[in-house]
Amino acid sequence: MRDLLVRARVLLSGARSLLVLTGAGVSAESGVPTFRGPGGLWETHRPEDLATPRAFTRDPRLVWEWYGWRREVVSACRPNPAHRAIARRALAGGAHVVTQNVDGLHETAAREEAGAEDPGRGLPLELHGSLFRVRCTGCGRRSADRGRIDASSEETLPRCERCGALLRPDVVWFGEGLEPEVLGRAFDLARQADACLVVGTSGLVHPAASLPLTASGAGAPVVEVNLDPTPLSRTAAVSIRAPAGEVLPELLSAR
Ligand code: BV8
Ligand code: ZN
Repeated sequence: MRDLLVRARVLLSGARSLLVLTGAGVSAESGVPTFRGPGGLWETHRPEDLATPRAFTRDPRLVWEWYGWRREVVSACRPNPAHRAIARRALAGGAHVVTQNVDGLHETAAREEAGAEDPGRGLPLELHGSLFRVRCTGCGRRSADRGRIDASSEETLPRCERCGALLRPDVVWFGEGLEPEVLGRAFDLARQADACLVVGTSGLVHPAASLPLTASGAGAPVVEVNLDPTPLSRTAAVSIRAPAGEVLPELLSAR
Protein backbone atom coordinates (compact mmCIF):
# COMPACT_ATOMS: atom_id res chain seq x y z
CA MET A 1 0.00 0.00 0.00
CA ARG A 2 2.80 2.41 0.94
CA ASP A 3 4.43 1.91 -2.43
CA LEU A 4 1.12 2.56 -4.24
CA LEU A 5 0.59 5.76 -2.27
CA VAL A 6 4.10 7.03 -3.08
CA ARG A 7 3.64 6.25 -6.78
CA ALA A 8 0.22 7.93 -6.81
CA ARG A 9 1.61 11.01 -5.06
CA VAL A 10 4.34 11.32 -7.70
CA LEU A 11 1.74 11.17 -10.48
CA LEU A 12 -0.53 13.78 -8.87
CA SER A 13 1.86 16.19 -7.16
CA GLY A 14 3.21 17.73 -10.37
CA ALA A 15 -0.22 18.20 -11.99
CA ARG A 16 -1.06 21.74 -13.10
CA SER A 17 -4.57 20.78 -14.21
CA LEU A 18 -5.80 17.89 -12.07
CA LEU A 19 -9.29 16.51 -12.72
CA VAL A 20 -10.86 14.99 -9.60
CA LEU A 21 -13.97 12.88 -10.37
CA THR A 22 -15.95 11.60 -7.38
CA GLY A 23 -18.90 9.31 -6.76
CA ALA A 24 -20.94 8.17 -3.80
CA GLY A 25 -17.96 6.40 -2.18
CA VAL A 26 -16.32 9.73 -1.28
CA SER A 27 -19.32 10.47 0.96
CA ALA A 28 -19.67 6.97 2.46
CA GLU A 29 -17.53 7.86 5.52
CA SER A 30 -19.81 10.85 6.09
CA GLY A 31 -22.70 8.44 6.50
CA VAL A 32 -24.32 9.07 3.11
CA PRO A 33 -25.59 5.73 1.74
CA THR A 34 -23.95 4.76 -1.56
CA PHE A 35 -25.95 3.43 -4.49
CA ARG A 36 -24.65 -0.04 -5.15
CA GLY A 37 -22.70 -1.07 -2.10
CA PRO A 38 -23.96 -3.16 0.85
CA GLY A 39 -26.87 -1.28 2.44
CA GLY A 40 -26.82 0.97 -0.63
CA LEU A 41 -29.80 2.96 -1.82
CA TRP A 42 -30.46 0.65 -4.73
CA GLU A 43 -30.81 -2.31 -2.34
CA THR A 44 -34.09 -0.96 -1.04
CA HIS A 45 -35.13 0.77 -4.24
CA ARG A 46 -34.41 0.08 -7.94
CA PRO A 47 -33.14 3.06 -9.95
CA GLU A 48 -35.79 2.38 -12.58
CA ASP A 49 -38.47 2.77 -9.90
CA LEU A 50 -37.40 6.08 -8.53
CA ALA A 51 -34.66 7.96 -10.39
CA THR A 52 -36.43 8.34 -13.76
CA PRO A 53 -38.85 10.90 -15.26
CA ARG A 54 -41.39 8.12 -15.86
CA ALA A 55 -41.34 7.18 -12.17
CA PHE A 56 -42.01 10.81 -11.25
CA THR A 57 -44.88 11.11 -13.72
CA ARG A 58 -46.33 7.81 -12.50
CA ASP A 59 -45.94 8.42 -8.75
CA PRO A 60 -44.51 11.85 -7.78
CA ARG A 61 -45.40 11.22 -4.13
CA LEU A 62 -43.25 8.06 -3.89
CA VAL A 63 -40.33 9.74 -5.68
CA TRP A 64 -40.54 12.79 -3.43
CA GLU A 65 -40.78 10.51 -0.35
CA TRP A 66 -37.45 8.94 -1.35
CA TYR A 67 -35.75 12.25 -2.14
CA GLY A 68 -37.17 13.86 0.98
CA TRP A 69 -35.73 11.02 3.05
CA ARG A 70 -32.34 11.30 1.32
CA ARG A 71 -32.32 15.07 1.88
CA GLU A 72 -32.98 14.51 5.61
CA VAL A 73 -30.23 11.86 5.90
CA VAL A 74 -27.72 14.02 4.00
CA SER A 75 -28.59 17.20 5.94
CA ALA A 76 -27.22 15.48 9.07
CA CYS A 77 -23.97 14.49 7.34
CA ARG A 78 -20.71 16.43 7.44
CA PRO A 79 -17.82 16.50 4.99
CA ASN A 80 -15.20 13.85 5.82
CA PRO A 81 -11.37 14.14 5.50
CA ALA A 82 -11.63 13.10 1.83
CA HIS A 83 -13.90 16.05 0.97
CA ARG A 84 -11.64 18.41 2.92
CA ALA A 85 -8.41 17.16 1.29
CA ILE A 86 -10.00 17.52 -2.15
CA ALA A 87 -11.27 21.03 -1.29
CA ARG A 88 -7.82 22.13 -0.07
CA ARG A 89 -6.21 20.78 -3.24
CA ALA A 90 -8.78 22.63 -5.41
CA LEU A 91 -8.29 25.85 -3.42
CA ALA A 92 -4.51 25.59 -3.90
CA GLY A 93 -5.21 25.97 -7.63
CA GLY A 94 -4.69 23.73 -10.65
CA ALA A 95 -7.35 21.19 -9.68
CA HIS A 96 -11.04 20.92 -10.58
CA VAL A 97 -13.65 18.83 -8.77
CA VAL A 98 -16.35 17.13 -10.84
CA THR A 99 -18.84 15.08 -8.84
CA GLN A 100 -21.68 12.68 -9.59
CA ASN A 101 -22.97 13.21 -6.06
CA VAL A 102 -26.01 15.31 -5.25
CA ASP A 103 -25.25 15.55 -1.49
CA GLY A 104 -23.60 18.99 -1.53
CA LEU A 105 -20.72 17.85 0.73
CA HIS A 106 -17.95 18.96 -1.65
CA GLU A 107 -19.46 22.46 -1.69
CA THR A 108 -19.71 22.55 2.11
CA ALA A 109 -16.07 21.44 2.42
CA ALA A 110 -14.91 24.06 -0.13
CA ARG A 111 -16.77 26.88 1.64
CA GLU A 112 -15.43 25.83 5.04
CA GLU A 113 -11.84 25.34 3.83
CA ALA A 114 -11.89 28.65 1.91
CA GLY A 115 -13.05 30.52 5.01
CA ALA A 116 -13.87 34.21 4.63
CA GLU A 117 -11.60 34.76 1.61
CA ASP A 118 -13.24 34.22 -1.80
CA PRO A 119 -16.01 31.74 -0.73
CA GLY A 120 -16.80 30.87 -4.36
CA ARG A 121 -13.52 29.06 -5.09
CA GLY A 122 -12.93 25.33 -5.23
CA LEU A 123 -16.63 24.59 -5.78
CA PRO A 124 -17.44 21.33 -7.57
CA LEU A 125 -19.11 20.87 -10.94
CA GLU A 126 -22.25 18.88 -10.02
CA LEU A 127 -22.92 16.61 -12.99
CA HIS A 128 -26.15 15.16 -11.61
CA GLY A 129 -27.59 18.21 -9.85
CA SER A 130 -28.34 18.64 -6.17
CA LEU A 131 -30.71 17.31 -3.47
CA PHE A 132 -30.92 20.90 -2.23
CA ARG A 133 -32.31 22.48 -5.39
CA VAL A 134 -35.77 22.09 -6.97
CA ARG A 135 -36.98 22.75 -10.50
CA CYS A 136 -40.48 23.59 -11.64
CA THR A 137 -42.05 21.03 -14.00
CA GLY A 138 -44.09 23.87 -15.52
CA CYS A 139 -41.95 26.98 -15.99
CA GLY A 140 -38.55 25.39 -15.33
CA ARG A 141 -37.70 27.85 -12.54
CA ARG A 142 -34.83 26.59 -10.33
CA SER A 143 -34.44 27.49 -6.66
CA ALA A 144 -32.42 26.42 -3.67
CA ASP A 145 -34.52 24.40 -1.23
CA ARG A 146 -33.28 22.73 1.97
CA GLY A 147 -36.65 22.34 3.65
CA ARG A 148 -38.46 19.22 4.80
CA ILE A 149 -40.65 17.65 2.08
CA ASP A 150 -44.18 16.68 3.11
CA ALA A 151 -44.82 13.69 0.83
CA SER A 152 -47.80 12.46 2.87
CA SER A 153 -50.08 13.07 -0.13
CA GLU A 154 -50.01 14.49 -3.66
CA GLU A 155 -51.69 17.63 -2.31
CA THR A 156 -48.82 18.37 0.11
CA LEU A 157 -46.05 18.03 -2.52
CA PRO A 158 -44.06 21.23 -3.23
CA ARG A 159 -45.47 23.51 -5.93
CA CYS A 160 -44.05 26.49 -7.83
CA GLU A 161 -44.95 29.81 -6.23
CA ARG A 162 -44.80 31.41 -9.68
CA CYS A 163 -46.95 29.08 -11.81
CA GLY A 164 -48.35 26.53 -9.35
CA ALA A 165 -46.94 23.47 -11.19
CA LEU A 166 -45.36 20.56 -9.29
CA LEU A 167 -41.71 21.01 -8.30
CA ARG A 168 -39.21 18.16 -8.84
CA PRO A 169 -35.75 17.47 -7.40
CA ASP A 170 -33.21 19.33 -9.57
CA VAL A 171 -31.21 16.17 -10.25
CA VAL A 172 -30.48 14.30 -13.49
CA TRP A 173 -32.50 11.09 -13.68
CA PHE A 174 -31.67 8.01 -15.75
CA GLY A 175 -32.58 8.61 -19.37
CA GLU A 176 -32.28 12.38 -18.93
CA GLY A 177 -29.49 14.36 -20.52
CA LEU A 178 -27.04 16.25 -18.32
CA GLU A 179 -27.08 20.06 -18.56
CA PRO A 180 -25.22 20.69 -21.86
CA GLU A 181 -22.98 23.43 -20.43
CA VAL A 182 -22.11 21.29 -17.37
CA LEU A 183 -21.32 18.31 -19.60
CA GLY A 184 -19.30 20.45 -22.00
CA ARG A 185 -17.28 21.98 -19.16
CA ALA A 186 -16.61 18.53 -17.65
CA PHE A 187 -15.25 17.13 -20.90
CA ASP A 188 -13.14 20.26 -21.48
CA LEU A 189 -11.57 19.68 -18.04
CA ALA A 190 -10.99 16.02 -18.92
CA ARG A 191 -9.31 16.88 -22.24
CA GLN A 192 -7.11 19.56 -20.58
CA ALA A 193 -6.21 17.42 -17.56
CA ASP A 194 -2.57 16.43 -17.02
CA ALA A 195 -3.62 13.99 -14.28
CA CYS A 196 -6.94 12.48 -13.13
CA LEU A 197 -7.94 11.26 -9.67
CA VAL A 198 -11.09 9.08 -9.48
CA VAL A 199 -12.56 8.57 -6.01
CA GLY A 200 -15.44 6.39 -4.85
CA THR A 201 -17.28 5.56 -8.03
CA SER A 202 -18.29 2.20 -9.44
CA GLY A 203 -17.65 3.65 -12.90
CA LEU A 204 -20.96 2.29 -14.22
CA VAL A 205 -22.90 5.47 -14.94
CA HIS A 206 -22.28 7.35 -18.16
CA PRO A 207 -21.42 9.93 -19.37
CA ALA A 208 -19.62 10.58 -16.01
CA ALA A 209 -17.61 7.36 -16.21
CA SER A 210 -16.23 8.41 -19.62
CA LEU A 211 -14.42 11.42 -18.13
CA PRO A 212 -11.38 9.49 -16.80
CA LEU A 213 -11.20 7.63 -20.13
CA THR A 214 -11.12 10.98 -21.96
CA ALA A 215 -8.39 12.28 -19.64
CA SER A 216 -6.39 9.10 -20.10
CA GLY A 217 -6.87 9.30 -23.87
CA ALA A 218 -5.38 12.80 -23.73
CA GLY A 219 -2.29 11.40 -21.98
CA ALA A 220 -3.20 12.07 -18.34
CA PRO A 221 -2.28 9.33 -15.83
CA VAL A 222 -5.30 8.11 -13.83
CA VAL A 223 -5.17 7.33 -10.11
CA GLU A 224 -8.15 5.47 -8.61
CA VAL A 225 -9.08 5.33 -4.92
CA ASN A 226 -11.95 2.88 -4.48
CA LEU A 227 -12.80 0.04 -2.10
CA ASP A 228 -13.69 -2.32 -4.96
CA PRO A 229 -12.27 -2.86 -8.46
CA THR A 230 -14.26 -1.05 -11.19
CA PRO A 231 -14.31 -0.88 -15.02
CA LEU A 232 -12.01 2.15 -14.59
CA SER A 233 -9.37 0.17 -12.66
CA ARG A 234 -7.69 -1.13 -15.82
CA THR A 235 -7.28 2.47 -17.06
CA ALA A 236 -5.66 3.53 -13.79
CA ALA A 237 -1.86 3.75 -13.53
CA VAL A 238 -2.35 3.21 -9.78
CA SER A 239 -5.46 1.81 -8.10
CA ILE A 240 -5.65 2.05 -4.30
CA ARG A 241 -8.17 -0.21 -2.52
CA ALA A 242 -8.71 1.79 0.63
CA PRO A 243 -11.24 4.18 2.21
CA ALA A 244 -11.06 7.65 0.65
CA GLY A 245 -11.15 9.38 4.04
CA GLU A 246 -7.99 7.57 5.09
CA VAL A 247 -6.01 7.91 1.86
CA LEU A 248 -6.78 11.33 0.40
CA PRO A 249 -5.30 13.58 3.13
CA GLU A 250 -1.88 12.02 2.58
CA LEU A 251 -2.30 11.52 -1.16
CA LEU A 252 -3.11 15.20 -1.78
CA SER A 253 -1.09 16.94 0.96
CA ALA A 254 1.30 19.55 -0.36
CA ARG A 255 4.42 18.51 1.61
C1 BV8 B 1 -28.09 9.78 -20.29
C2 BV8 B 1 -28.78 11.54 -9.77
C3 BV8 B 1 -28.99 10.18 -22.45
C4 BV8 B 1 -30.06 11.17 -9.17
C5 BV8 B 1 -27.83 9.69 -11.04
C6 BV8 B 1 -29.99 1.43 -20.13
C7 BV8 B 1 -31.19 1.99 -19.77
C8 BV8 B 1 -31.30 3.35 -19.44
C9 BV8 B 1 -30.17 4.18 -19.47
C10 BV8 B 1 -28.97 3.59 -19.81
C11 BV8 B 1 -28.86 2.24 -20.14
N1 BV8 B 1 -27.56 1.98 -20.41
C12 BV8 B 1 -26.85 3.11 -20.27
C13 BV8 B 1 -27.69 4.09 -19.93
C14 BV8 B 1 -27.32 5.48 -19.68
C15 BV8 B 1 -27.40 5.71 -18.18
C16 BV8 B 1 -26.39 4.83 -17.48
O1 BV8 B 1 -25.21 5.09 -17.51
N2 BV8 B 1 -26.91 3.75 -16.83
C17 BV8 B 1 -26.00 2.82 -16.17
C18 BV8 B 1 -26.56 2.46 -14.78
C19 BV8 B 1 -25.88 1.59 -17.05
N3 BV8 B 1 -27.06 7.10 -18.00
C20 BV8 B 1 -28.04 8.01 -18.04
O2 BV8 B 1 -29.23 7.75 -18.13
C21 BV8 B 1 -27.55 9.45 -17.99
N4 BV8 B 1 -28.20 10.17 -19.02
O3 BV8 B 1 -27.37 8.93 -20.70
O4 BV8 B 1 -28.95 10.49 -21.07
C22 BV8 B 1 -29.55 11.40 -23.02
C23 BV8 B 1 -28.68 12.31 -23.64
C24 BV8 B 1 -29.21 13.45 -24.16
C25 BV8 B 1 -30.58 13.73 -24.05
C26 BV8 B 1 -31.44 12.82 -23.38
C27 BV8 B 1 -30.91 11.65 -22.86
C28 BV8 B 1 -27.92 10.09 -16.65
C29 BV8 B 1 -27.13 9.44 -15.55
C30 BV8 B 1 -27.38 10.19 -14.25
C31 BV8 B 1 -28.34 9.39 -13.42
N5 BV8 B 1 -28.47 10.06 -12.10
N6 BV8 B 1 -27.96 10.35 -9.89
C32 BV8 B 1 -29.88 10.69 -7.76
O5 BV8 B 1 -28.77 10.74 -7.21
O6 BV8 B 1 -30.89 10.26 -7.21
S1 BV8 B 1 -26.75 8.40 -11.11
C33 BV8 B 1 -26.31 7.85 -9.55
O7 BV8 B 1 -25.32 6.84 -9.78
C34 BV8 B 1 -25.64 8.87 -8.66
O8 BV8 B 1 -25.42 10.12 -9.25
C35 BV8 B 1 -24.31 8.21 -8.39
O9 BV8 B 1 -23.32 9.09 -8.12
C36 BV8 B 1 -24.12 7.53 -9.69
C37 BV8 B 1 -22.99 6.60 -9.85
O10 BV8 B 1 -22.93 5.80 -8.73
P1 BV8 B 1 -21.57 5.95 -7.90
O11 BV8 B 1 -21.41 7.37 -7.52
O12 BV8 B 1 -20.47 5.33 -8.66
O13 BV8 B 1 -21.92 5.16 -6.59
P2 BV8 B 1 -21.89 3.58 -6.39
O14 BV8 B 1 -22.61 3.29 -5.12
O15 BV8 B 1 -22.32 2.91 -7.66
O16 BV8 B 1 -20.34 3.25 -6.21
C38 BV8 B 1 -19.68 3.69 -5.04
C39 BV8 B 1 -18.27 3.16 -5.13
O17 BV8 B 1 -17.54 3.67 -4.02
C40 BV8 B 1 -18.19 1.64 -5.05
O18 BV8 B 1 -17.37 1.16 -6.11
C41 BV8 B 1 -17.53 1.37 -3.69
O19 BV8 B 1 -16.59 0.31 -3.75
C42 BV8 B 1 -16.79 2.65 -3.42
N7 BV8 B 1 -16.71 3.01 -2.00
C43 BV8 B 1 -17.64 2.83 -1.04
N8 BV8 B 1 -17.17 3.36 0.14
C44 BV8 B 1 -15.96 3.89 -0.13
C45 BV8 B 1 -15.64 3.66 -1.48
N9 BV8 B 1 -14.49 4.06 -2.05
C46 BV8 B 1 -13.61 4.71 -1.26
N10 BV8 B 1 -13.83 4.97 0.05
C47 BV8 B 1 -14.97 4.56 0.66
N11 BV8 B 1 -15.17 4.82 1.96
ZN1 ZN C 1 -43.31 27.29 -12.27
